[in-house]
Amino acid sequence: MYHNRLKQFPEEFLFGAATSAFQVEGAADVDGRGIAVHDIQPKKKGITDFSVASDHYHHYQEDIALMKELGLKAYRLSLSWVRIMPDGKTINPAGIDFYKKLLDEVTANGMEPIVTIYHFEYPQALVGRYGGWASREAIDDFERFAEVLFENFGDKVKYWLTINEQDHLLKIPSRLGISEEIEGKDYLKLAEQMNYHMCVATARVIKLCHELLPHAQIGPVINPMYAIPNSNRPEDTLAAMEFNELSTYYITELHCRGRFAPLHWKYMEDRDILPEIESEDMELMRNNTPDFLGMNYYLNQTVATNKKEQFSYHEKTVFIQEEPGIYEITTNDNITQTDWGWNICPEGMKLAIMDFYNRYQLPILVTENGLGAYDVLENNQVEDDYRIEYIHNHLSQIKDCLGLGYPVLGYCAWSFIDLVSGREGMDKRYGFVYVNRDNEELKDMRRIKKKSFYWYQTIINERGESL
Ligand code: BGP
Repeated sequence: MYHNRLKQFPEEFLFGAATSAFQVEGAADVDGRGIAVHDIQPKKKGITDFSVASDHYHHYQEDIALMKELGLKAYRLSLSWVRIMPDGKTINPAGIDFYKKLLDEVTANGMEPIVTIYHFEYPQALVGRYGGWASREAIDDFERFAEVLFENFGDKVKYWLTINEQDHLLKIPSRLGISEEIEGKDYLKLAEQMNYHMCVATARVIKLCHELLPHAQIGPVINPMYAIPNSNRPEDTLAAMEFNELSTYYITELHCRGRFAPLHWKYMEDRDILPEIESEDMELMRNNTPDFLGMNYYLNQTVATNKKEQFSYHEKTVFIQEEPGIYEITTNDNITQTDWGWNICPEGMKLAIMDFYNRYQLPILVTENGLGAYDVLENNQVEDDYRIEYIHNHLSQIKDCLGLGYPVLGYCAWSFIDLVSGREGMDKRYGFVYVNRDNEELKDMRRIKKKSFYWYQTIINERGESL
């Protein structure tokens, strides 16, 4: 196996960190912000909602000063659709003003903003009007939102990301505003239709970006859980390949080649869940492909063949553990896990980067990677050596990839600062900066630099020479 032959990361490598608007900003009912799908979800017992989060809305200058101190070259953030267009359609000038100030602060402090257009925060009003992504109307609204962003912030932003983790959205219906009661075949059919609409919408927004901002670059954010076979039985290798087709490449084949992956098509045909397609869509997708691929990588999977003879319409679950007749996810004694059972496999990131590049010849931007943990604040310090180890090992794999000639534009650790986890509130922390609050109490929201902050600062400063 080849190892890194580079002394340092290239000068232009974007060492970064990421957040998303609804997980970090708080200020949910400030300055005319509208209602997003997650705002009206029932609160989970013992877990905070997103209304205050890390109150970045009011602390953004202090937070950006910390980013500068850390030495970040890039900051990945998302812009809240409902702050900018509270009903999904009408512009709220206060929302535009906020992000102008925020982006100016980022660039004035020498960082490259990497902007996600849509990171899970969908306007509830559009769900009420026509069912959100279930309808083709959603494509027009997404395009209009992107146009507003390009017009208002196009002079400040060079890197744009279209939709964050489309696959993930489809696995958690509440993030789409879809009723939990739709299940089985009905849900699968709807999910395929929504997935298709999002792919068409992505192509429209890529086209628009290229027309309006010829110097910008734009790409989607995908979320591979690159599968490896459970055993040396050839059938497990096939199952792993089929898992990758059905969990990742079913989206990227549409984004990058404007076609359905054959296995995905067959899967939909057999289950009678094919989406409605308009003939010009395919040409649109073929002609408007991304400039790079954004990649969120946290975990991989180990996969065995599943011998059941009949498929079933599974109920929706967050991660599909089994596709009868195709694959099942297994455990792997060679791979440790986080406290939340996510496999820690840095090599999986290298596999995904190499495989994406071999398929599409597009550069990769790592848009998220990090370790969620129960951090402990003691004597005003957080000794998060586990996070340092995790990021160290993943960054080393990227250095290997660069050394082997695979283009990686940058790395955004998730997350810059502690924020509200998607499902675990404030228990599961990811940041380089601790925020002094928990699920029950807001406390003083003080920002405290963790041990990993100083470690990453050194890595950036020496351009990863010690990795
Ligand atoms: C990704 C999302 C992020 C973030 C991260 C960690 O799927 O893009 O928004 O939440 O995962 O996930 P979690 O907070 O569930 O641990």
